[in-house]
Amino acid sequence: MASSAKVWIAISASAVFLWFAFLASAPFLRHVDSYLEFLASTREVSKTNHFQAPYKNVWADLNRQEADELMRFLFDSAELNLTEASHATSRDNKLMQLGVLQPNKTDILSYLNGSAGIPERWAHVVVSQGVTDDACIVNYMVGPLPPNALTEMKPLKYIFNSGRNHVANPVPDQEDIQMWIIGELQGVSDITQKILGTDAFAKTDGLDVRTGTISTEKTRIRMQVGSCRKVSILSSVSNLPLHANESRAYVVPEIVTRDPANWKMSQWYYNGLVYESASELREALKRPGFLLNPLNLNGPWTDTEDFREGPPGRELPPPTMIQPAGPRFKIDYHQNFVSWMGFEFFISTSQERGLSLHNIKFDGDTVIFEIGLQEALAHYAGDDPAQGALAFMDTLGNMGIYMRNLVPGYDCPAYATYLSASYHNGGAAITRKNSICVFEYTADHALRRHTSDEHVSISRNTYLVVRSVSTMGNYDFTVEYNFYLDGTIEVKLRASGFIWAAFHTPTSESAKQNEYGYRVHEALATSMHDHVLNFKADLDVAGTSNTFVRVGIEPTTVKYPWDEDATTPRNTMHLVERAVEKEAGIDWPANSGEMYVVMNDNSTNAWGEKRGYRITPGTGVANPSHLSILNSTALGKSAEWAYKDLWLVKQKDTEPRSAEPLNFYVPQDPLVDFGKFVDDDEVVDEDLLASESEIDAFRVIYFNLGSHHIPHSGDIPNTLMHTSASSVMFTPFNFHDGDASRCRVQGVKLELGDEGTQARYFGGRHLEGVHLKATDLEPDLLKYDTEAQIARNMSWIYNLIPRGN
Ligand SMILES: *[C@@H]1O[C@H](CO)[C@@H](O)[C@H](O)[C@H]1NC(C)=O
Ligand SMILES: *[C@@H]1O[C@H](CO)[C@@H](O)[C@H](O)[C@H]1NC(C)=O
Ligand SMILES: *[C@@H]1O[C@H](CO)[C@@H](O)[C@H](O)[C@H]1NC(C)=O
Ligand SMILES: *[C@@H]1O[C@H](CO)[C@@H](O)[C@H](O)[C@H]1NC(C)=O
Ligand SMILES: *[C@@H]1O[C@H](CO)[C@@H](O)[C@H](O)[C@H]1NC(C)=O
Ligand SMILES: *[C@@H]1O[C@H](CO)[C@@H](O)[C@H](O)[C@H]1NC(C)=O
Ligand SMILES: *[C@@H]1O[C@H](CO)[C@@H](O)[C@H](O)[C@H]1NC(C)=O
Ligand SMILES: [Cu+2]
Repeated sequence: MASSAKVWIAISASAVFLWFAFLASAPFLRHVDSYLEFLASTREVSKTNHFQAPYKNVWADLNRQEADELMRFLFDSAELNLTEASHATSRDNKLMQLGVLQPNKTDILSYLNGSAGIPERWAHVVVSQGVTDDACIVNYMVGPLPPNALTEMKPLKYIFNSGRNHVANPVPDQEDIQMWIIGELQGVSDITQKILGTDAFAKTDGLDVRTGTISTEKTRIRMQVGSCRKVSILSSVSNLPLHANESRAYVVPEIVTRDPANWKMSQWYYNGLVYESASELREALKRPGFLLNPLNLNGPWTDTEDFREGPPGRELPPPTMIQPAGPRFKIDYHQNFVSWMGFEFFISTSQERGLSLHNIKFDGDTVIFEIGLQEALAHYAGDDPAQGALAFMDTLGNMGIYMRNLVPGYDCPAYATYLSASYHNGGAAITRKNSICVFEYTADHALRRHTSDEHVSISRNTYLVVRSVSTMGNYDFTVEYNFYLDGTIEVKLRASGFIWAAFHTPTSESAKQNEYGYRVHEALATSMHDHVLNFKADLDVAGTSNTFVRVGIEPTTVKYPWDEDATTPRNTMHLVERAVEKEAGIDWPANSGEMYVVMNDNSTNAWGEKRGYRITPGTGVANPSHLSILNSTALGKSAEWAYKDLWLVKQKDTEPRSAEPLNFYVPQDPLVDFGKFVDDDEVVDEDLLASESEIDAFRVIYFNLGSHHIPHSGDIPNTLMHTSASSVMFTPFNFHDGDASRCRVQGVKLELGDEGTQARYFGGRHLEGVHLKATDLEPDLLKYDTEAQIARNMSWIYNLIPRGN
């Protein structure tokens, strides 16, 4: 192979080869396990309304027809020489994924302002190329979408600032490698018997091979193989990261070429010590006093539920929200366009990154052109080879495809509207039904209130939520966009699930000092890690000519004329405005001592103030954090966006995304190096503003959500969402002439007079009682379908078209 990498593999108790799935260059959909599907039959009725978006959703992923035509085109290509995934080996070329290639912003703006037609539809195609010895993963752009006489296929390079369209595939022969490792371990069964209590690779109770992290090295693949005892198939997936019924050893195989004759096991690691060979470890095991680690025994402590009786009250259902008058928002289900209380926006989904919103307007003014997740990083630390080198980048695992269907009444209110998403991966179409929910919710606190001698006035805080949950192995990430009546838009992240734990090694000095975490069970310790999730927010506040202004809230000393008598000047504070003129990375200020405002240079409110939107850390665990590690060894240059809270860069059609899933394979030489985005280009350039290159002045903000997660005993069995939450808000700042919520909020003014109380309501109110079915409060979850979610077998297509070669 052309270049190779170090892959840490653990032999684990997992029944599903989860990490191989993550690294899969082949369609892993064959392994997609069954999960719940909600049959939203009642909601289909409401979807027949005829609300129409003003434009086409130009961001939408490929629909089925487009994907089918594209597949015909691709399988016709002699150059691609594709083999159908279900028949393919690692020595074939396979289709990995199909998705839309987002049109350039320039073309979209021209379409939106009516000066051009709808942008051409192009596809982004990812192919795993295994035919040649240099196995690699290659990106192509194909368009205009077939059928079209002009359709062409080109290397997709312009969105990658590396100038390349491919990466070397470090694990093309992963199934072979896995079988080889199992064979090797069977050859040292005396060792695995002693340290892990088993030597079998049985389905339910034996050893398992688990890949940990991967990082490039010059000439070889190294894998760390942790071997663990297996638990039962059903519990193994959820218990896997807690290592219940596990103990672990690691081996490092060297995979120098694709020829198994050149593969060998190099190092062993057990209980803090490195052994150069199996025989060295075997000798050590014979020595008296060799310290064996205890097993973490499975038990009720890993169960996520406690079905027993709880404190008084648990047997009663909790209060719940209902929606007697129906939704107050409208959705164009064909275009995924939502309109609510002056807000309007489009929704798109991507198999890698999940949900994005586009062209968000408030009262007709543009606010955000695009907002969406770019990458989700979890970076661990620890003194063993697993935790010590562990970093996950979850878009490689397809955060869109793993947006599972939501559970009504639990993930979202029972009355929420659910949307579905379809993807095309590995030659198969897959639909995630009801994987996005949209609903209104009224907060438990007022948006505004005021009391005087004569009256009480109060407004309800009702907001709109667009929510999805991506299950990435051990963790479920809830990503949502909240819209408030004053024009505020909030992006909120919550994480929950099983922590990726470490083994507690009693002899380890770092364990004694709680250097990387805390002991939480017999042989289990938590492993500190940073979650850093990068989002793009392309703000167009009331148009595209915007400036990012830092408004300092600073102490000062001033002598005022009215202070005549004072002998010393007055110590006070004031505002200091500074426009950011260069591309830059910025952290949230200490003591919230600055406001970050995106101001329109050319639009003022009635009071002559520039109209803007403020960017502020929202609710949750204080400021969202960035990566604590400096120059991460594991990440190389693959995630430079993780080092600051927010970034201000120019908008460029050639830099549509901060991250790229395949960066994971080539951290030292990533396809997209975000570090190169921030190259000190001047963000505000008067000459450019006046010229046709005005587009260069648009600015894009990238910001991070997440937290420093130091799990403790309360994270066992699962991390809770209230402590994992973080958010960023975009909130109007002199954007209107007054509070924009006033005209759309629902509330009451109570006038208190001698003749009694007069109530004057603004907005609608509940006037009639409601008859509720029990399922309005507690949806009938037996209507969920537990069938596997491979929506459609697209292999019929191979029978219709002649093979290209
Ligand atoms: C096409 O791929 C097959 C394996 O799937 C391989 O045997 C054949 O040599 C390839 N053809 C070309 C022209 O590369
Ligand atoms: C976007 O613009 C770049 C040039 O900046 C061009 O190479 C590319 O083809 C365009 N992409 C699409 C989808 O039209
Ligand atoms: C429409 O938008 C494009 C791209 O920003 C711009 O070049 C063009 O001048 C605009 N046309 C009008 C009529 O506003
Ligand atoms: C875990 O190990 C214990 C002791 O070996 C065994 O009794 C139990 O059945 C195991 N649990 C599972 C889920 O395999
Ligand atoms: C500023 O606004 C004026 C009036 O609306 C408009 O003619 C002009 O093109 C705008 N300039 C920029 C740079 O947007
Ligand atoms: C990280 O890299 C920068 C730039 O190369 C360097 O100045 C700094 O010293 C490095 N820090 C660490 C901790 O390696
Ligand atoms: C898809 O359908 C083909 C025949 O139409 C069948 O041979 C193949 O096994 C199916 N694949 C799956 C994953 O069901
Ligand atoms: Cu965490």
